[in-house]
Amino acid sequence: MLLLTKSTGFIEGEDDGLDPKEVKQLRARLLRIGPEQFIHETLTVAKIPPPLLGTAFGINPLFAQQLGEDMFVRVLGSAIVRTYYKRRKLPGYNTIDDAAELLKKCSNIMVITGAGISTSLGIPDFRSKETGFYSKLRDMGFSEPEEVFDIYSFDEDPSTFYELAADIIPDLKRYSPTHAFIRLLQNKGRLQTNYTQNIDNLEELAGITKDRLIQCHGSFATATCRKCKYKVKGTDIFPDIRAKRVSYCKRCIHRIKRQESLEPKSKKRKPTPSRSRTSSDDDDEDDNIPQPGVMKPDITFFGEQLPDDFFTRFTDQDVNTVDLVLVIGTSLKVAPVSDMPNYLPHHVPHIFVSREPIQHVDFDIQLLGNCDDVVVELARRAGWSLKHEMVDDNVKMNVDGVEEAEHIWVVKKEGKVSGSSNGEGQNGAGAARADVSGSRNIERTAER
Ligand code: CNA
Repeated sequence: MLLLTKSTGFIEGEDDGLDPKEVKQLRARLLRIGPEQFIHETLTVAKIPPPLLGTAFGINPLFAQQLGEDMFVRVLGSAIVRTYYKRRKLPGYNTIDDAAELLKKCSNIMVITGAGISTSLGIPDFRSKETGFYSKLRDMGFSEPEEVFDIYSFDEDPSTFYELAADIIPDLKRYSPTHAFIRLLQNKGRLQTNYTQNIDNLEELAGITKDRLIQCHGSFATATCRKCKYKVKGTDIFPDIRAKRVSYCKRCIHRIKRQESLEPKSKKRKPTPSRSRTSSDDDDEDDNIPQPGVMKPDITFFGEQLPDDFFTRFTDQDVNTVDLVLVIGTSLKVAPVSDMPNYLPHHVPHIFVSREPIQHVDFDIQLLGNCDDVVVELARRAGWSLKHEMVDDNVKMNVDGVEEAEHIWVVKKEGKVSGSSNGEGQNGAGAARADVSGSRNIERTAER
């Protein structure tokens, strides 16, 4: 137990852990004085043992033995900083009508989107329990499905990616009502920036202009040779992806052939694309046989840097001017996008639209359900007309509150539900189930 004095001081008492009241007081103190002063007061002046203080920030004291004192203090410091900067819910915004009012009132809206806005087109997301791409990979025996999108794994053996990627390449013919809604915000002069984590490039098809679009994880729009950096249109490698064969660089192949034709006949050897090329593998060319590079879609793999424009746009332009944040169809589990709400001014309202609630970011309003349904209802309440082939104007939406949460709402179609005829893909049925479980599982702790 710690004794907290009035002034600021923390006096060490019996060392038997912190009780919830003390944890609350410590965190409140941090919010008042900021991380620097807090660390000084607690660790330097009051000499609270770091493992004990760590328990106030969810750090298991056993880590102290595993990490050693210096490393543990560093981990504790970053937990304190994160807690300080973590966004907190604003009390003034709670209902779907508050959300619609905000949409009408705000003119610099930041929209952050994820795979959920394309599932109604039949493109699976990653993390949905039964329909997500990762669950398929797990069924196939991958214990770490992320590895398929890991740049080191790709360079070691691109065949795994090429065997599996066909499922997530877009047909580029349709966009969803949610894409249309973002376009509507743009048409109304309210969209400041759409940060999309999606790689399907459907924002472009929907007409979101390049100057308002940041593709945080790149896209399938182009592909680049891992060896000579030759860039082609993404659709050029779609036939290889669909045929589940590794795509090799045509320019490399052409150069190798030309080189060969210049060499004396006896030296000629046919280049055979190896299945395990690496990006800078000039040294490991078997017996000096030149190898063509592997084409990689310009999507950001785990282990790769995000495009520069993500950081510059966010820090130089958006952070100071955005007046509303709308997050749609993402589990917000991939950094650094998942951290964006914490770096924006805390007075800017944040709305979350997805099938499942999340708890690791404090949103002001959470609207759960199929995002296409939610945006239709938002547009209706804002008095806007959202036209899209998959939107049936005759279908009404039910908006139900969730027990013990005045800011979380479940939005569901009522009455005439047109099923697949309204254009919902294979995920439509799963979505209805997820709606219900979403509202039941409201207390579940979000995994990160
Ligand atoms: P994710 O982690 O799979 O999360 C998607 C979230 O959307 C889940 O929480 C779902 O519950 C929710 N969701 C699914 N369908 C709907 C729907 N119809 N309405 C409302 N919510 C829905 O995917 P994230 O986008 O959060 O993760 C980022 C990854 C996913 C990025 O690296 C992407 O490149 C990657 N990804 C993109 C696509 C695409 O471009 N279409 C497809 C699959 C994965």
